[in-house]
Amino acid sequence: MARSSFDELFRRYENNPIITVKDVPYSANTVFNAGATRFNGETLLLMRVEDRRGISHFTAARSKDGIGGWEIDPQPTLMPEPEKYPEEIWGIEDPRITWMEEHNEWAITYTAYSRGGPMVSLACTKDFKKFRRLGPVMPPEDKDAALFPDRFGDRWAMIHRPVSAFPSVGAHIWISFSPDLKHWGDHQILIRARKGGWWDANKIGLSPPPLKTDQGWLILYHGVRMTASGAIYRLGLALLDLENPTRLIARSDRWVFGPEEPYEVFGDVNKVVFPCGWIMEEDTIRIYYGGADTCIALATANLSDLLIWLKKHQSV
Ligand code: M1P
Repeated sequence: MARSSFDELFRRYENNPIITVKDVPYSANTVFNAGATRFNGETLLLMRVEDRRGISHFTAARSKDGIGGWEIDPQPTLMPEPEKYPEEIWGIEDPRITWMEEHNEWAITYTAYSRGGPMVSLACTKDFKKFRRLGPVMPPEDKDAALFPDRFGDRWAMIHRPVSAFPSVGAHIWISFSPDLKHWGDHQILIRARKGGWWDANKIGLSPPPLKTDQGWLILYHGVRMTASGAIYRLGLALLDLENPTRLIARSDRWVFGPEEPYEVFGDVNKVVFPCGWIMEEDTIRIYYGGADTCIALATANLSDLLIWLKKHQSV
């Protein structure tokens, strides 16, 4: 595959990484995997910060242009609260942010990590200072979750990635529905991990929340290829029906973005690109991704290019 096919789709910011642990105003190990949204006319990243015990929390960073001049909260913005929420005793990870117009607030899905394993938890905020936890919404092992911003009929929908106790089953992307964001059901597989030699064989997961376009819900997902020297995290595209998000319209046959630059290839976990947030302004999408579980980087793409490319390279 010609490298240029995805180099043209996603353009890395020339001064990547945009945020490293040196920018965090207190002692920490790494900063990566940030959710993203627009807040008060600025770009807000809710960053996963891993402390020097290995436990993660969230800290907000704000920028006027979404590229530089990041102002980072002087203290953690949202800490695990294991006294009230024991499922958070080993930390909170990988936030995905969805603006819920109907509720006039943001919903944040994240991984709560404890002895029971990683599970999906939900919190809401109006200001990224105070957070109202709804608690765990999916039992372990489950992660890589995000809400759709709209109801489908009278139900909310969430994409997530449960893992079966039987390794041969693989880890697929699922969708579930809820009348109240708290109680979830009608669980079904949405996108299957491929098998064999594929780049997205055996284990996949949603990356940022689904993005509404006039052609459908655009999905960016990660595929994990196991190799003799470890895992490689790469990204692919899919498209879901606007009215019925259980209907997969298209899925890319090849990956669109993968670890190539040193800050993506070398870090606490090598060869990982892991976006948890993207922001669309007109036709331009800014994708915020973790590089090698160590830093935050930025790439841009044109929505129209992604949709045209997906039509040409789909296989459902
Ligand atoms: O280390 C790579 C990633 O591994 C996990 O992702 P997943 O379970 O989807 O494979 C997460 O811990 C993620 O934070 C991490 O970046």
